[in-house]
Amino acid sequence: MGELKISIVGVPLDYGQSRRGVDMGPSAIRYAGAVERLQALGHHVRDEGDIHVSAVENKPNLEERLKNLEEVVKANKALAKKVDEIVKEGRFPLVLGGDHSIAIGTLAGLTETYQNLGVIWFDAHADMNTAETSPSGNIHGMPLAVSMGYGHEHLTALFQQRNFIKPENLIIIGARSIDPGERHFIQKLGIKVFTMHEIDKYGMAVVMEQTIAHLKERDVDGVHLSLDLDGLDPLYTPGVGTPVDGGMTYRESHLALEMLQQSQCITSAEFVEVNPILDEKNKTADVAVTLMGSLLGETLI
Ligand code: 6HN
Ligand code: MN
Ligand code: MN
Ligand code: MN
Repeated sequence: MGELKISIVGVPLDYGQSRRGVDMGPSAIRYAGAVERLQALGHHVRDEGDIHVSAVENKPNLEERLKNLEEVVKANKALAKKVDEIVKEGRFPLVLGGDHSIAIGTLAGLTETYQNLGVIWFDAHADMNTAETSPSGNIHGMPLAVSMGYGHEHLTALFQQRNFIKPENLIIIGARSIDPGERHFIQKLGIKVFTMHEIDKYGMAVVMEQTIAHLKERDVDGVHLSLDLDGLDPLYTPGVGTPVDGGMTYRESHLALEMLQQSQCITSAEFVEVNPILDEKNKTADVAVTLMGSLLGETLI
């Protein structure tokens, strides 16, 4: 892999879900040595610092179907602007969460430039709820619906060009907890999902070969990797707010990212849902950093 100009952006946002602590994710990932690891691979790394997130909710949480909507919108708007600037400077955006609602801002920023963006979504969940289908009212369960143009208009409006992610450019990997409304969406829009069942049955190598081939066929002009650490089994990443048993192993997830590295298709990435309060000695942040290594140049020999 050639040398990249990487810009790291932290988003200390925890308003997209109900458990405190994920706002400390960016610090934990930095502490685990993200910058140093990427520099050691020969990349030029610039830490852009964190997006400002207000520390207190502005108003009582009345809109239960969309918790902390305005705080989430505000942070994502700032993130979209930052990501757009980074892309226009010819740099590789590497976003550190924060809860997964920040993918809305990342993708909104990316689609200012990319017209036919591919998205690989590593997650135990499908993150495709709307206020109507959500069992929790947590916006971190909604970013994919929003990014395809479905959801509250304050969220979809972050995509200023209304250049939403095309359902056929999206691939979900590792899912094992899908809500009824999300299942309906997946079937209606024909979204490609490799659940844990397919990973078990065919193996991660085949899943990734098919993923990469599919995106090539779609003739995408960039590929974003959105990696929720709860995609891995909680055995490896206990520091997440919504763990689900039966996930990807340490090596399966690394193999997947090593294959993405070899394919040279990834143009941006984000690592989300690291919650240091729920973690064991920063284990989840450590895994996030080793995964960044596999995605961005490390080889085993
Ligand atoms: N995440 N499907 C559940 C919900 O509340 O909508 C869980 C979402 C989890 C979201 O992990 O990014
Ligand atoms: Mn907080
Ligand atoms: Mn998840
Ligand atoms: Mn997620």
